[in-house]
Amino acid sequence: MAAFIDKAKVRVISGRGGNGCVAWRREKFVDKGGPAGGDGGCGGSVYFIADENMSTLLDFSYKSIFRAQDGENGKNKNCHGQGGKDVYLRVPVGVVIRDLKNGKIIADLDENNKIVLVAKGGRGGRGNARFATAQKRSPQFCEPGEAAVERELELELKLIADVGLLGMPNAGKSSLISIISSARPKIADYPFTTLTPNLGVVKKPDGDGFVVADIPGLIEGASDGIGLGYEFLRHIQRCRFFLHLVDSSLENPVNNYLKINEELKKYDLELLKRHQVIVLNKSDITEADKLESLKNEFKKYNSDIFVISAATKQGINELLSHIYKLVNELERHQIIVEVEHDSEFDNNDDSEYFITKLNKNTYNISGGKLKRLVAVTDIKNVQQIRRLSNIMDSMGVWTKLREMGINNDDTVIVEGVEMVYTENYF
Ligand SMILES: Nc1nc2c(ncn2[C@@H]2O[C@H](COP(=O)(O)OP(=O)(O)OP(=O)(O)O)[C@@H](O)[C@H]2O)c(=O)[nH]1
Ligand SMILES: [Mg+2]
Repeated sequence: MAAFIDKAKVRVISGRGGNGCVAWRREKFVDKGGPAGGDGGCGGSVYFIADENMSTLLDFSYKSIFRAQDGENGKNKNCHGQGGKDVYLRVPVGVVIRDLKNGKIIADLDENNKIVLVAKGGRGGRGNARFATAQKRSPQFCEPGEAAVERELELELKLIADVGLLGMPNAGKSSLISIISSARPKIADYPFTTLTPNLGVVKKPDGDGFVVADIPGLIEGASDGIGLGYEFLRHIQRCRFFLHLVDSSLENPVNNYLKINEELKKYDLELLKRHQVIVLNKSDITEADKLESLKNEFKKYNSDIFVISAATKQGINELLSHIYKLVNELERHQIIVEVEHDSEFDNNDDSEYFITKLNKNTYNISGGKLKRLVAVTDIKNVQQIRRLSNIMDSMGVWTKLREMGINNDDTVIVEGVEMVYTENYF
C-alpha cells in the first residue's frame, strides 16, 4: 500500500491569456486593408477532481507546483491564438481544499468525480480587428491577455465515514472493526498497532452499507503531540457518531474515557458534542460485578452504554442493531465550505466600483469590473487610456467624482493605476 499522506500544500497557477494582435490586411489590388489582428487564446485553468481510485495525497509530496498552459497570442489575418491546456489534479474522495491566503475552505470534494475550479485561465486579449467601428476604422491597439491566477492551497484528506471508533491504544478498536466489517486491520497486544486510519464497510441486513473508520488510539497529551492519533482525528470529523471503546479490564476505564474526551475537546469542540456510544469491551476477562459498577459510573456521563467482547462476540448483535438505528437517525456531519465562489478563482468579478477619498486631492477607485479593465489596458497607449476613461464615464465614475468635488490636477488611482484628472479630457 502506498504511504498514507493526508495533508499537502500546493501552488496552482493558471495560464495567462494570449495578447491580442495589431495587424492589417494586405491584399493584392486592395488599397487600404482593414484591421486584421486576431484575439489571444484563453489561458488554461487548474481543476481538482475527486477520484475514488486514489487513497492518499502522496503524489503531492513529490510535486507541489502545478501550472496550466498560457494562451497563444493572436496572429495576423484574424487568426486567434490557441487556448492553453487545462490541468486536472486527481485527489482522493474526501479532500477539503483551503486557501492559505485567508485560511478559508473553498471546496469539499466529498463525492467521486466532483470537480472544482481553483484557478481560472486568463482571458485572451482582443485583437485590433475587434475594435474597429464606423468612426474608428483603424484602431492602433489591442488588449493584452489577462494575467494568470496563482494560489497557494492546502489539501486535507478527511475520510468519508459514518461511524468513528475512538479509544485508547489496545482498547480493541481494530478487533471490533474486523468482526463487524470487511476491514482486516492488524490486531496485536501492544499499543499503536494501528498506524494509519482504516475504513471498513458494514453491510446492514436490509442490504445497505455504511462505513466505519478505525483510527490510531489516542492517549492523554495527544493534543501536545504525544502518541499518534491526534492528527488523525480529522478522519472522523464527518462521522454521524462515535463508538467510544473502553478496555473494561483495566484499572480505571472511566478515567481513560474522560482523558480522550478532553483531547477531543482540544482538537475541535464540535467533536465532543457529537453523539457517542460507550462500548465496554473485553467483557470476557472482566468480572461481572465490575462491569455492573462500571456501567453505573459511566451513566453519569452518558447513558448510551453497551457491553461487548470482541473476542467472544458477546453483545455484538445488540450493539450492531443499535448502530444500524443510529446510522439511519443521525446525519453525517457536513464540512462547511466557507467561500462558495471566490473572485480569485477567476477574473469574472463584476462588482460595482467604490470610491474612497484618500486625501484632499487623491481619490482611490476599486471594483471587480475596473480591475479587469485595467488588467487589459496598455497604460502607455493613449488610445487605450481614452477607451478606459470612456468606459469609466459610462459607468458614471467621472460624474460621481465631480459630485465629490474633484479638481484639475487631482490624482485618481484606478485599481493601482495613477491618472491625473484634467477636466476637459475626461
Ligand atoms: N480478551 C480480550 N481481548 C481482546 C478483546 N478485544 C481485543 N482484545 C485484544 O486486545 C489487543 C488489542 O486489540 P486491538 O484491536 O489491536 O486494539 P486497538 O484499539 O486497535 O489498538 P491500537 O491499534 O493500538 O490503538 C489484542 O491483543 C486483541 O486481541 C476482547 O474482547 N477480549
Ligand atoms: Mg488498532
